Amino acid sequence: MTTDVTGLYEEFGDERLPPGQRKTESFPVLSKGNTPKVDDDWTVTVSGAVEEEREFSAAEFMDLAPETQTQDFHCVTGWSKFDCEFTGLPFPELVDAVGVDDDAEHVMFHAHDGYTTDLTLAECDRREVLFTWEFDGEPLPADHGGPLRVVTPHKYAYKGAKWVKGVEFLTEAELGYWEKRGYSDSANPWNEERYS
Ligand SMILES: Nc1nc2c(c(=O)[nH]1)N[C@H]1C(S)=C(S)[C@@H](COP(=O)(O)O)O[C@H]1N2
Ligand SMILES: [Mo]
Repeated sequence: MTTDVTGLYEEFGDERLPPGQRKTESFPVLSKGNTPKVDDDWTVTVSGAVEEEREFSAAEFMDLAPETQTQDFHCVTGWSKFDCEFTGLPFPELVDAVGVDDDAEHVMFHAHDGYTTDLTLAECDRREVLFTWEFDGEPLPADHGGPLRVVTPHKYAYKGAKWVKGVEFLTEAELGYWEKRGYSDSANPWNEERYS
């Protein structure tokens, strides 16, 4: 079963295609460097302002409460891809599994290539924010962040870390890799929040 989650982020804009974007059928790859090698036996570490820091094995993580979603993908460089089918774990399910402290305000994602990105907990704790390992019914290709990445259809795609290895709950904001280099920290495509 596939859940269409495109309605979940309609609150940000009436038009499905955000301003200044053009639709593409292809799926370009955008990475700051080379595709890192990630072990087939990958793990995800959950740390910071949580009840108990925890490392999940791939099997444990994929067993939590996966679902398949149809959602869109908006790249800050100007292309959007509609109806991507991703299978993975909705962010709120991870929150349920680990128990997050009351003073947690932000979430920093850490990736195997050294990439980081930060979202407020409120903007992250949404069902369409998905840790995904499958795209269109196939294992997520390595160039697109396989074995595990995050997708954020309500934000420009740089808010979704590819090759994710850690999720850190923070009590204060920190800037991620692109956010330190001039990209918008809020990254709302319907307001064209591209640069800071
Ligand atoms: N780990 C990591 N995640 C990343 C990046 C990266 O360089 N490293 N690039 C970001 C950017 S700028 C975009 S637009 C999307 C691109 O995802 P794609 O290559 O699957 O299209 O991944 C984001 N996540
Ligand atoms: Mo990007």
